[in-house]
Amino acid sequence: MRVRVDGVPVEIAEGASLLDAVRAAGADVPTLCHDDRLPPAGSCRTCLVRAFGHVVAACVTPASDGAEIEVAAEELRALRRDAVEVIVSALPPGAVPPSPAPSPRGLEDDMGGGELARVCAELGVAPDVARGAGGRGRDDSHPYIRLDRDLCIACGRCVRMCADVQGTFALTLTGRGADTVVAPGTGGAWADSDCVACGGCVTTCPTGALTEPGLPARASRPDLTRTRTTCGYCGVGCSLEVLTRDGEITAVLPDLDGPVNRGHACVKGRFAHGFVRSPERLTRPLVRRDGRLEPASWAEALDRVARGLRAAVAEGGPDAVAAISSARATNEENYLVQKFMRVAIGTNNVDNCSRLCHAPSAAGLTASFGLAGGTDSFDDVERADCLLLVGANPVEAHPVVGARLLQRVLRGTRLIAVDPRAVGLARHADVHLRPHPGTNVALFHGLAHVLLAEGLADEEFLRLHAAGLPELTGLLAEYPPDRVAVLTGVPAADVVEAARLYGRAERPAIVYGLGVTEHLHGTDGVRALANLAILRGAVGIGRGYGVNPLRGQNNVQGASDMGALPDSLPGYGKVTDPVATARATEVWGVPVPTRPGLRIPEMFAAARAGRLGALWIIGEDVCATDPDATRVAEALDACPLVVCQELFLSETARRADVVLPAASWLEKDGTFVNFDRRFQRVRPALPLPGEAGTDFAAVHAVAAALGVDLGCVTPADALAECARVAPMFAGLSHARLDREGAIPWPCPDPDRPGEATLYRERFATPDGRARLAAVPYLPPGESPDEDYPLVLVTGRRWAHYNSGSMTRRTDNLRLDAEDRLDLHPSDAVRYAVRDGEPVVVESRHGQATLTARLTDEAAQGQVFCSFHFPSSQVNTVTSGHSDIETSCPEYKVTAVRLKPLRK
Ligand SMILES: Nc1nc2c(c(=O)[nH]1)N[C@H]1C(S)=C(S)[C@@H](COP(=O)(O)OP(=O)(O)OC[C@H]3O[C@@H](n4cnc5c(=O)[nH]c(N)nc54)[C@H](O)[C@@H]3O)O[C@H]1N2
Ligand SMILES: Nc1nc2c(c(=O)[nH]1)N[C@H]1C(S)=C(S)[C@@H](COP(=O)(O)OP(=O)(O)OC[C@H]3O[C@@H](n4cnc5c(=O)[nH]c(N)nc54)[C@H](O)[C@@H]3O)O[C@H]1N2
Ligand code: SF4
Ligand code: SF4
Ligand code: FES
Ligand SMILES: [Mo]
Repeated sequence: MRVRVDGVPVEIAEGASLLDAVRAAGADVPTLCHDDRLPPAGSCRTCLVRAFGHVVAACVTPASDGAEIEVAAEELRALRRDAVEVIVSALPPGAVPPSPAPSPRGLEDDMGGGELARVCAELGVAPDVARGAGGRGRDDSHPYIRLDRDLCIACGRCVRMCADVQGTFALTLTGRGADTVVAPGTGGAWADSDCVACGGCVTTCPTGALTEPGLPARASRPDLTRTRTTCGYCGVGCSLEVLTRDGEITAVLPDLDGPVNRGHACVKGRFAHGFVRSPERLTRPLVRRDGRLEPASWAEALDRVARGLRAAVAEGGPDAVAAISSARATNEENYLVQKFMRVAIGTNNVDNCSRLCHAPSAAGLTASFGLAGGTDSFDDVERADCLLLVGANPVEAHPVVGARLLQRVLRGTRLIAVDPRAVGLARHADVHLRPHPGTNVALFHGLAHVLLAEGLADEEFLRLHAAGLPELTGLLAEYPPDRVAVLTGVPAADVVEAARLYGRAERPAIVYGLGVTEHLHGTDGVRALANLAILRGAVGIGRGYGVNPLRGQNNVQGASDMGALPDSLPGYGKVTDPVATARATEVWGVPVPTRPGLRIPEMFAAARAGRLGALWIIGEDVCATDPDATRVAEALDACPLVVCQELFLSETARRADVVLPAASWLEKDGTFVNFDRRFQRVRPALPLPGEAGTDFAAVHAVAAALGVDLGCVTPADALAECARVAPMFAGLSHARLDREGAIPWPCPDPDRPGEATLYRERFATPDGRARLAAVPYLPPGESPDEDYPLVLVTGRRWAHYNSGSMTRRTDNLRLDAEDRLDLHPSDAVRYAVRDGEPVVVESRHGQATLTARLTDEAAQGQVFCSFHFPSSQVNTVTSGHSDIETSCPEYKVTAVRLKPLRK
């Protein structure tokens, strides 16, 4: 479209508003109720322009071809000034803060009233116009959000942010006329509302009615330092701007142009940073002397580590040493850890917590398609017209992704949710399938059966691009919907309906989580799920948006990409592949061990059997988060040297012989890879506390204590070296990431963009075909019986993160203070459990004491809890069963019984 703005011609896209046109022409019109992240409301009349012969609000009026838009006329300015004067005059004296930033550089310039101040300055509205009565009061009940009702102009931006971006619908405008003010929809205090503290309303409020504690008034902010980095909690990988002064965090705000988060974030990235200054933070090394952990110098600690490592190798050879690397740490740190193990020790005994979550994804996706990552970018997934969301609860575990998906669903994208629990997006599903935990494979086969039976498979795609159809067709004959209903508990009609929705969609996408992988047959689950996309021709070369795991930890994708795996080198070259080892050997200058190393559970077994002389654990609280935790503790006790690198004295650190104080994501330099395979920069915003060191520095120091120089002195050097070892990362460097922002892998060429979508031409299997998997359904490792009649499912809650070591040391503890056991009201009656009372949940492996929460989110016969409070010992309850292919624990199915708490 072509329009003219004050006579200047400008080209704009179809569907653009007059405001877009004005901006495209380089002209400017002030706005107040408008935010680019939100659908327009047109309520404040600050953006008045003339078009089509009328004075209209530019933000809500669509442009049309040939429109003549008048902006600069003095008469229009006067109308705008009048509109804003009316608004400001209702505010109490002092409501317009002084000295607005001349133009906003980031959100924080506009927060706390900065935006209102700027609009007033632009329009010549004097701050002393504000002479309203005030007296409407405040709400300071919430730890992270403050409401001053006197400053509310009822622009509704917060309400729209909560509804149209976050999707929580916690807010409403109440009252009439000039008394209209924002309030929680539940009526009471903010702290008791549905708010999940994403912070969105605070970042959009133009007047300072909504603020956050800590961020000072606009006028006293010019000396803040901004550091752009990537969130260190979940795998969404939100871009954040950390504001600091004198080495302390003032606020953490979402980046408006973050590729995934686009100006949004969640309670963890946004507010849960108080842990960095917790008095419990480790700031000195500790060594065990006479059975007690005591402060020590780095020199003494490193000497203990070096002696222990040498003794272990002397006694049992290099394979008597093992390391668990950290999915919380950077790529560069993970690269260095695996290099240390392979080069300095000479073993492949290195693994990371991918073992506990998406190892089945890596294995299953590689077997089906050729590479170990999700097939599509999230931007593409968002374009799907039908989502098959399986065993994932992104509203709580990947909140920014959950929010984006929810908005799509509210706008018409069809949703099939597969989850035993009725939580999050499942409550908005067109079809919600609730299989018995552990029966996914049968259910996916049932869906596949219907796709074939009803002619919904893409025959041409199958002929050209897939292998294994005859075998799968044979197997699927055994999975008609009626039988699947018996195996899974999902009504046959629902299986058919779901298959038809997925089968008939134009652009279907599969998104999944741990409800697929953390099972005895988790890899089979991934493969059976991938079958659906292949049958539909909805992946790679086909039409549709593939199969996409919601990887969990901030850098679990990267830890594996960097080769912190017992069978893979950086970039997934196998240690058994002579080509891959030759390449690594050439770069590292020493031969690479070719025998696959131990996986995490095998490390513990080796320790218990007396075959492990040293175990180095970096940023993973195995005693709290690994399953069958009693046996994990036995393993650590049996191992002569346990080194633990931590922020806090975790359950694991307590059992270590040497504890090295580590840096957090806010204090280090490097990169993370998020769930849709994007490398993003991590930059230090804070100095290191006390003698704490980065994991990068600690690995170098341990190597030096053994007399080994690992090379790559800086994180940038480490990524550059990794790029030489792994062809799929050859085009990446810190310098390039600093210039271009996020870059997805594979990225083999420094002059070409990475590949956001995989398999556009062929699959990465030897023959270029996707592989259908004819894997039969096998039951989970534990099933309810007379003694243990309930199934325990474990997973996540929104306010805490994994072991909770960080989130429990922030005000998130005020948002969620204790570990609860969700159970269905009918089960509560059966087992005489009362809401809010303590209950003991017991399995064959251990027991945990939790507070009962009655809810029909849990299915009958099932109970659910998180593992965010190690003191309640949930992981002594979970079993040692694990995925037969990858050893990923069966966290999602444990047979349990309930006992009343003995007083
Ligand atoms: N707030 C918060 N966010 C987090 C984390 C956190 O601890 N807290 N942890 C991060 C990490 S490490 C990870 S890996 C991700 C995990 O993110 P998700 O995979 O979304 O996490 P979970 O809650 O463990 O499990 C997802 C769902 O699987 C369902 N489920 C259980 N059994 C089955 C089954 O047999 N079939 C099906 N179809 N579904 C089943 C559960 O009911 C649950 O709702 O979250 C990341 N984000
Ligand atoms: N019952 C049950 N158990 C589960 C799961 C489940 O669904 N159910 N999920 C499993 C999954 S998917 C995962 S990923 C694991 C997660 O389990 P963990 O990885 O053990 O949990 P986290 O709390 O993420 O972090 C581990 C530790 O790293 C420390 N840390 C944080 N950042 C850094 C850093 O940069 N350097 C160092 N050195 N330390 C750091 C933290 O203080 C914390 O103590 O839990 C698993 N456990
Ligand atoms: S913080 Fe987020 S969830 Fe809470 S009211 Fe504001 S927008 Fe809604
Ligand atoms: S969604 Fe994930 S990456 Fe984004 S702020 Fe929250 S925890 Fe951080
Ligand atoms: S900004 Fe356009 S009417 Fe408020
Ligand atoms: Mo995870």
